[in-house]
Amino acid sequence: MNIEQSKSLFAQAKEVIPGGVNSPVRAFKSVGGDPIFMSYAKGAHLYDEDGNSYIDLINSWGPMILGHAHEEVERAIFDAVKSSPSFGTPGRREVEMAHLITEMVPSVEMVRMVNSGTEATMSAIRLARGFTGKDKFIKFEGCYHGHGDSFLVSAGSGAATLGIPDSPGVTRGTSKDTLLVPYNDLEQLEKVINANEGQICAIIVEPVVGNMGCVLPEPGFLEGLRKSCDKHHLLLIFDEVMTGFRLSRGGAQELLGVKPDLTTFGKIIGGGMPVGAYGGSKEIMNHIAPAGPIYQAGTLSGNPVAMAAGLAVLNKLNDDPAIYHALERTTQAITKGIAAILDQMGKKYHINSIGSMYSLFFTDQKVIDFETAKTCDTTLFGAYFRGMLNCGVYLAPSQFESLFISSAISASQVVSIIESTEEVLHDMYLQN
Ligand code: HOZ
Repeated sequence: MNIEQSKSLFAQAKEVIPGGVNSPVRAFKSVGGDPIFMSYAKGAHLYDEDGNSYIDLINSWGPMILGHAHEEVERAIFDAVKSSPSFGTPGRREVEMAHLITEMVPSVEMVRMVNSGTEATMSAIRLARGFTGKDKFIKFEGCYHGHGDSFLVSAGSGAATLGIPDSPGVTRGTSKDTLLVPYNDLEQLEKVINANEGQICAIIVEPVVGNMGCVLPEPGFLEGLRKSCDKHHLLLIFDEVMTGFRLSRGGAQELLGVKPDLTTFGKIIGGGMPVGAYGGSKEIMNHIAPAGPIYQAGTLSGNPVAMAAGLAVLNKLNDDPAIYHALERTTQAITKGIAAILDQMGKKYHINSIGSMYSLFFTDQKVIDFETAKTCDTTLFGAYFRGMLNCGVYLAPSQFESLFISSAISASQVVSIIESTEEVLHDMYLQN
């Protein structure tokens, strides 16, 4: 495969951008090879600067749930741009967006728009601290809530991929207020809460994890979190930046039937534009400035172009919930196909999948937390990633990321993904 243009752009980028990329996982560091520079995308396909095409299985890490350059989303963006890309004043679309989110996610009565998932989680923790008057919070090992200082402790995603789950630059003072518990471990959770009684404001969790690969809550885990929060008067924060509007119309909380106090969003609500949001009950949200004293602001928050793109996607999902069944069928067709190949080859593996998210883990263990995720053979994953790329299938360039399926993927593309997988896995294991 000719990737000369990508190689040349990467060489130029390394001169002027740290590591040549604007977000670390994209650099392909853990999978080897040079990152591919994309030129455009349509439907299920990405097209690179050298003219190669790829079936896209990350979909911008989630937002492109309807596929790339969807006509209705494009039209909404063009219409909004014509009226100026930014006002720095309130606008009609922000009100529509807030109404739509509160309609689709009943635990959210009020919502504040921000510019990224990272901003949403940082703001939600500030709100939880300001509302309860307590400083500490609990996060789960391997969960990733963006790159805010207090979250870069045992963090998943790129931090896990690069082997820097605890980032330099985060002060001891900041990280001492972040309490860690293994995902899916209610016993340890209770111990940590008891040891810090009266000092904890909240538990933040990815209700379905996407940032150590796709990891599912064990039966009773989310219900257990809810009970602990009620018993100890903590706020429960669901980070639904990945799962929001993806796993169902009302996100993971609707699909799994557990209500958080606060929810953070990103990705799909921006329809591919940079957006985040956090929301919850009126009682809590009214503590945010200017309604209340907890400060949070942003020049581009509620940006009209981003609102237009997000509204186009959310309206489509709201009007046609059958999309979720179709997404799940596509995902299951892919994961069942992969499982059949590996079973026939007698290889050990583990696949986690829910709705339109899945991960193939190169380990013989059931992946339920960060410890088990770390048992994966990342060298094998790298070979799998490179093989699939050569066959024209674009996966997340890390074992510790979920894949995200779009509704643009057709049945024939599913067949070609499975055929490529078969070819790649046979070659890989032949060489090992
Ligand atoms: N941290 C993002 C997914 N968990 C990756 C973002 C990117 O590299 O674009």
